[in-house]
Amino acid sequence: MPSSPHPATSPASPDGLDVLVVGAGFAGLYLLHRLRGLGLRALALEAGSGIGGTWYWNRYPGARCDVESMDYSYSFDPALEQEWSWTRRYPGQAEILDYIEHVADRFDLRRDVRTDTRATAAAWDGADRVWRVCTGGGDAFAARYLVMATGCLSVPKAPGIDGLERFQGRVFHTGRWPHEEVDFTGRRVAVIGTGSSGIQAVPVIAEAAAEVTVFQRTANFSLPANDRPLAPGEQDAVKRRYRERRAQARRSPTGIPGRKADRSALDVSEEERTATYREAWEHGGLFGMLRSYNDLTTDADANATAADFIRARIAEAVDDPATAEALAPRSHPFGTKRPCIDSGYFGTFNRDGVRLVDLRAEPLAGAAPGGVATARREYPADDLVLATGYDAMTGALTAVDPCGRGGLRLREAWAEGPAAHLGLAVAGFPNMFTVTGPGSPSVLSNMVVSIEQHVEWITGLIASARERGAEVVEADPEAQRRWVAHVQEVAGATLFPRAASWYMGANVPGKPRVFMPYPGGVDVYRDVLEQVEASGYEGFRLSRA
Ligand code: NA7
Repeated sequence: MPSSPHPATSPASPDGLDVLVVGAGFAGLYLLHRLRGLGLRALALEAGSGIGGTWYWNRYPGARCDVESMDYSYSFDPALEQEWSWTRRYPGQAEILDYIEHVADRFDLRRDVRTDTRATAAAWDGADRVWRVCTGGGDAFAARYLVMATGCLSVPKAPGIDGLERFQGRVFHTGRWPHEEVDFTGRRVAVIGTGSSGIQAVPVIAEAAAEVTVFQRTANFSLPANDRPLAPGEQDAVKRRYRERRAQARRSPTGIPGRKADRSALDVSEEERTATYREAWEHGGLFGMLRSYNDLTTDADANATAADFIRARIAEAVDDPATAEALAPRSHPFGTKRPCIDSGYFGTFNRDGVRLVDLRAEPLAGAAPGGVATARREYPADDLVLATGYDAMTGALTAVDPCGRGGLRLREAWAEGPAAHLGLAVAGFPNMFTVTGPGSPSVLSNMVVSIEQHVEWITGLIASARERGAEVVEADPEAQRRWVAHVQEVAGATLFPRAASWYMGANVPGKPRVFMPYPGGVDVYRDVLEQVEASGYEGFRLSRA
């Protein structure tokens, strides 16, 4: 990181770039497409050796999206959604990456992506009204606008496990999985972490491994994915009404089409509630259970009815009562940490050679040369899989640590927690935008729906600024303060703050405890963004300098 706030100038082309995009996943690629449509010159810098973002890096066994294929895809081009066919209800990592590559080729996006290029520093040059960006390889770029399309779960958090360097076997992080197949046949595998990644990986690793030891710090709610091949007729039926389905998704609380609950879980009989939960358990996927009733994220008693139902299913699935009890989540309300969907996770503990270590009963001491040690004993392992999660939502932004007006660094600006106007822009950082940034629904929603919304909104604002002859667009600090307060107020009325989750920054030591995503719903948030746009971008300053 250079000490000067203005890294050396070297525009990418003789007359410079209009927009520099950081990241070439779902967000970065769609940005390139939209910006090109506006006649703007844009370039995306991508740290990976290929495009795809999250789906480039997360190649761990069993990696699968928790939103259904037909909804976890771009909606911006009706022909694209008609011509692409998915194979399964939930898309696996390889299939999603194939899809992203198809989109990149179909719209000829690769020529504006530089892979193996990590943005390491960015500084606003107020004199020239450009962002100057440096890369790890020593290149420098200048562009009028900087759009951070860096993903919400892209920087693994430090695992926080003592003695890792002493471990003599192979060590893998789920978010940095090797490209070649990892063979676990006959191996003793230790898995640390029982979030989505661990819960998806464990059943697949257990198919091959001789032994799997799962180290669990917090028992997690997980629902059956009920993944299955998609029948051709089923896809055709969706495709016939795809436009309508997409419109519904945009106006739904989570970006997934479906019925919006209008009743409290406490206003129905136990029989009716159980039948509703059973239906959601068998067919509902990730958000089906959560949206069974309208108060599951706001009323502790209502929430407990769903939590009890799930704990009862875990008890049914796991043969050993002590293991079943240890797997039953009791430390947080259902849904306040992102629930998982799994393919046989709980039943995997009935296999010979698979065991659970409850770190609440025997705290982790650390890695040892031949395995993993707790306060009680050492568990031998040949391989160690870290499914320990991410510096979520802010990690990729503060890693670049952009330098805004007057030398203000993002890390300083966010010392007390991330503050962004509408989750899109940060006061003091002119012409910089964040796709699915903190303060927007982002990780509480179908990410592709939220990404498309942000890309369309940001590019609309850039186009509007150009029409008005404005070279500088900046969030108003007072508007930002009001939005941040609103996000906290909405979050405060929910059960979310009761969990020590990565939504709260609680998984990274020293990170401010602030609820980061906007929990008011994709539908409500869409109304807000539409009103801001219709008002001529109230809350943003558009100026010539
Ligand atoms: P998560 O959901 O952050 O899960 C990480 C897991 O690792 C979680 O069970 C943590 O326990 C555990 N963990 C983290 N550090 C440690 C240490 N030091 N010791 C023991 N256990 C630890 O990450 P994922 O990759 O699974 O999923 C991320 C998102 O991807 C997911 O929510 C979906 O949206 C897709 P904890 O709960 O903190 O006690």
